[in-house]
Parts: sequence; C-alpha cells; structure tokens
Amino acid sequence: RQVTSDASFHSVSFSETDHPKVLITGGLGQLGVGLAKMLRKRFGNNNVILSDIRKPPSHVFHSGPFIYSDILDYKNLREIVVNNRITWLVHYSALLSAVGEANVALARDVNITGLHNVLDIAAEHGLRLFVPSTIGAFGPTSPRNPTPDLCVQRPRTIYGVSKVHAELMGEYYHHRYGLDFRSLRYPGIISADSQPGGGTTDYAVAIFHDAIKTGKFECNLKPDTRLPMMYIDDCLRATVEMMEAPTDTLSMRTYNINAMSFTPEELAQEVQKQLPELEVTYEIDQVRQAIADSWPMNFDDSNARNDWGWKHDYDLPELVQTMLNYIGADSR
Ligand code: AKB
Repeated sequence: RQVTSDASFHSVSFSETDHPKVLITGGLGQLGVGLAKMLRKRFGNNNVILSDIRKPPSHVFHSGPFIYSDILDYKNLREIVVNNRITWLVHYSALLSAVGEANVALARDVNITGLHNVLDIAAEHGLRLFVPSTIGAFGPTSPRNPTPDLCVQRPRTIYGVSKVHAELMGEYYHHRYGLDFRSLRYPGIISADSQPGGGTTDYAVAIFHDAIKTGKFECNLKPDTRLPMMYIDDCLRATVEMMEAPTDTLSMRTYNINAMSFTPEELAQEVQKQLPELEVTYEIDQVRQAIADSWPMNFDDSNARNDWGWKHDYDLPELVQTMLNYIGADSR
C-alpha cells in the first residue's frame, strides 16, 4: 500500500480502492489456500489475507499474507478487520459432519459461536460476508432426489444444524441490518493437493490417493450411497462468481450449487478405467453411513444457474482424469 506521511496521506491508488480486501478464516482447511490463490490473481497478492489458528506450511506462508486469527476471540478478529481495512470476509472455519459428531461441544463453539462473532463484525464494518453451507444442511425429511433450495431442513448432525443456523442468521442480518450476506450450499468437494478433514464425503478424495499409492481402497460408505459432488476448481470459481454477482441478480442469499452425483461404486469403476488393478473393499462406518443416508442424492441448483449463470466444468470422467494426473505427477 502506497501511503506517504505528507499531505497526500489519504490518497490511495485507483486499483487499490477498486479491489476488495479479503480475509479468509479457517484458511488452512481444504479450500482456503486454493481460494486465496484464485483471489490473489484477481485482486493482487497483498489484498487477500489467509488466517487460521495453526502454523502454516512454509509454501503457504511465503505465497502471500498470513495472519493468526481465532474466530472465537471477538477482539482479535475485529482488530484484524480494522487494521487491514477488510471489505470481504470468507468464513471457512468449521468442523465438518463426522468430526462434529465426535465433538459436539467444540462444533457448537466453532460453528455457532464463531459465526456470531463473524456476523457481528461483518455487520458492524459493512463487509460482504461469504459463509459456505452444505448438502449437510438437509436431513432425512428433506426431499432427497432432487433437493431444491427451499424445502424442509431438519438435519440430524450438529454440523447440519449449525449450517441451517448460519443460513438463517445470515439472511436475518441481511434483512434486518442490510448485511451483504452470501452463501452457497457446497456438495462434497474433491481436491488433489489439500485434504478434507472429518467429512462424510472424504472417501471420494481418499480413493485417488490410495489407488495411486497402494492400489487398494477400503471405502467407509456402502457402494450404492449416492451423493452430490464437485471438483475444487468449480467450487472456488462458483464462490468467486457468487461473491462478485451484482446484488440485483441475487433473488436469494443462499443457493444450492452442484456438478455431479455418484456412488462409491460408480467412482471406483471410473478410476478402474485408468487403473484396472485397483481393488476396492467396503468397511462401513456406521456414523458416516447414517449421515450420508440422510443427505441429498441429487442437488437442484437451477436457481444458481438461472440467477447468476452458474455452470460447472467438471463431470465425473474429467474429475477422475484430473485427480489421477495431479496425484500421479506428485507421487513420481
Ligand atoms: C462433509 O462431508 O461433512 C462435507 C460436506 C458435504 O459438507 N464435505
């Protein structure tokens, strides 16, 4: 930032004022580093700050601004927003579905109390706020095939309950205080160079690593469990597109987005087209299976497609090819 100590103190260059200044919480999870990379290309390296409570690996630390931020510490978060003149906040801190069931009290703190801090700070400072929601915000009484944007939402996980809470609170703050709240319900996200942590859809990432490393994969969901899924590049692009969408194109503040739906068996068959020697066995994790059985099988994202032009690039064959190329090249 070019600021001088003389009379031109308040002058900032045009491009600087033009770009949002972004803070990403939970930045060391599955999505933060990839999103930071995409946003830094658009807005400049110094305009996108990654944050987390963990120490970043050195390649992350050296690739752009990184800061310690604990979303449960209101003053710490507010100080970061004020000192860095943040205008967009992407709130990725959360415990996922399976790990949340193993630690309900922590999930409640991070996913609900943490969100309250973020909402208040965003409303107080006029930020545009993105909070991801999920297919996990639906439950056994929701229509599952397909699941529309507006329907019964009675999830049975603390993760799902916290995400319905986030959707409703964000929309409430939008109507009550004018907060520019935006949310997408993500399907299971599949990425090569970052790991999901403790989700129900994690098997769809693990299969690629195990297929390349050992040629064997033990799946913790039944072979016919159908869930909506998306490649990370589509997910991050959807996020940026929704954040940049003109307000008048948004008829809602929380949208389903989707790319494909498949079962473990269908995914394994697609991988076996490239690696025919892959052996897949099934050892069911009852917690994850019960969660998956309550989630959407197909996701209706027609509102996102109609309102702001959402369109995915990756279907199952392209996803498998891309993952195998990526992980294969990495392991050589
Ligand atoms: C999970 O499995 O918990 C997440 C999700 C679908 O929200 N990947």
